[in-house]
Amino acid sequence: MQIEVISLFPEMFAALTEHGITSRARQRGLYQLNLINPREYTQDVHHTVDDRPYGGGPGMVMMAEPLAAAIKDAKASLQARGLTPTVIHLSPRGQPLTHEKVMALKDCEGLVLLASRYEGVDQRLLESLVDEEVSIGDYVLSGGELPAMVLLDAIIRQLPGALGDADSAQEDSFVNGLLDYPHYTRPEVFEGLAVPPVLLSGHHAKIRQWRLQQSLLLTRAKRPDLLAERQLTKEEARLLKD
Ligand code: 6GU
Repeated sequence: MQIEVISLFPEMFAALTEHGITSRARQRGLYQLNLINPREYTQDVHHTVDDRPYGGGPGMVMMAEPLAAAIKDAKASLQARGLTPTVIHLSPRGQPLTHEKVMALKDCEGLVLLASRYEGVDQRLLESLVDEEVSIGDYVLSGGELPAMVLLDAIIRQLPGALGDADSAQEDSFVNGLLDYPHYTRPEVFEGLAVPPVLLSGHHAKIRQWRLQQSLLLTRAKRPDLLAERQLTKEEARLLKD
């Protein structure tokens, strides 16, 4: 996957490229990340990327022209390599990010992510060059960089070969529509709390059942909305009654 990110603060993306799973995946060549600063696409001496809103009011608006030039360049470099680009603007107005959305986007050949700042982006840029808008939740952040990194982290860990243990993404919360079960490691007793005995039993079928039951109970207690969206198997229905 080739990813082009358009941002006034490209240094922020070191969080992704310098640490952990997302850094290792890049070293392994699972994705390539190219950062584009729209300031480099300005014509004036001050490298202006924002201007006052028509109609008045507070705040500034990101100008269409530098962003358009940056997006066109990003798309062209993907197309030159035979990759189909998908242009996404990170915005609280966008479709909420879900596991399903992540799984759909992980198959994109080329992603162009627009991380904007200020009060927003000239509407005509969105209408002419952006394919979709994605939000990471119902709250407002100061810019699209953190949402872009959230989206990229979620996608990158789904790329084949990104995770050390191939199973560790399979078992994560939301993969089967349930929250993850509780995890334990040494010591066997901590602050007077013992590890559940079944996990020490070596009985793998029982351990699997216990974990599924814990996932079900946790989901019912904390996120009943997730259970409502999902049909229970016979085994799951029984584990919830036990
Ligand atoms: Cl994608 N952008 C900004 N600025 N704020 C957000 C968001 C995105 N998603 C939730 N809040």
